[in-house]
Amino acid sequence: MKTELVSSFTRICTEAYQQGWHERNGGNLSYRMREKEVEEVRDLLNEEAKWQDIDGCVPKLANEYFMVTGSGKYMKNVQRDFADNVAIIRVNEDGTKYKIVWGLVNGGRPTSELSSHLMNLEVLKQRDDGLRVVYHAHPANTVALTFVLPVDGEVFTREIWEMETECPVVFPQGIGVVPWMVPGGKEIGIKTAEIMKRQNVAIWYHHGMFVCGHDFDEAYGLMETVEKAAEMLVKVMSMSDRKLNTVTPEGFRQIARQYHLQLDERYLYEKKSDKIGER
Ligand code: 2HA
Ligand code: ZN
Repeated sequence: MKTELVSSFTRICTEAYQQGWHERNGGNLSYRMREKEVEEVRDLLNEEAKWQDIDGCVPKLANEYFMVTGSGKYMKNVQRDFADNVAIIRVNEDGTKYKIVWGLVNGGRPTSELSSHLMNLEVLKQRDDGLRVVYHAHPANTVALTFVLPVDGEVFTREIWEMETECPVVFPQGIGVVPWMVPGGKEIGIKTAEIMKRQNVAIWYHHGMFVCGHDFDEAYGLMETVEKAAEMLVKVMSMSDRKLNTVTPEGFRQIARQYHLQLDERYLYEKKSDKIGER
């Protein structure tokens, strides 16, 4: 299968692996296909495949096709053997089952995080039909911060925004956080999808990050921006538990005016302490 979609799907897997975000089989990627992208490969699809249960229910995705990485598959191997590591799946007419219509040629199942991916893709479709990509990775600096910052999306967002002026411009809706939970099922999918109703970044404590995008570059770029800011915060925290200088709430309001952004005031609280992670 050689299409534009296959190339861009592969590129993000390779580049993200090179970033060090995908040890072993860590992380996964999914994409809600456009009708014309399905038509391009229609002759290759096996519609006779057997239906399997989705852990969860996604009625708004009925009859849609998705390109997804496989469970236990390694991101670094997508480039070497696309058909072994990736699947195209189709969701049934009531959103309770899926079937593998292409790929995973040596056996296997779609990503262990299929529930989270599909539930996210469902709320994203309702939010903005163009949001088609959901991407999960294990970037080290972001995960490291989940051991020292409180489980509080407002604090997490504010501390990350302060690290890099681009941050509020790239993700003005801020970051949502999910406390540590068992991955791979419906519960964590529900919590993550709740965040994706309004925000483009969800951080799973002591695990990783979920982002969405209109295309692969946007999703990857968002992961990259959050992780870069997290890296700077880790560096700062290695020197001190306090910031001597930083961007003020008024500074953020000026950015919002300049770039015509809606920055939620709940992130712009007046800090009573210069200690990182305290309000
Ligand atoms: O191993 O990242 O969250 C794949 C994962 C599970
Ligand atoms: Zn993971």
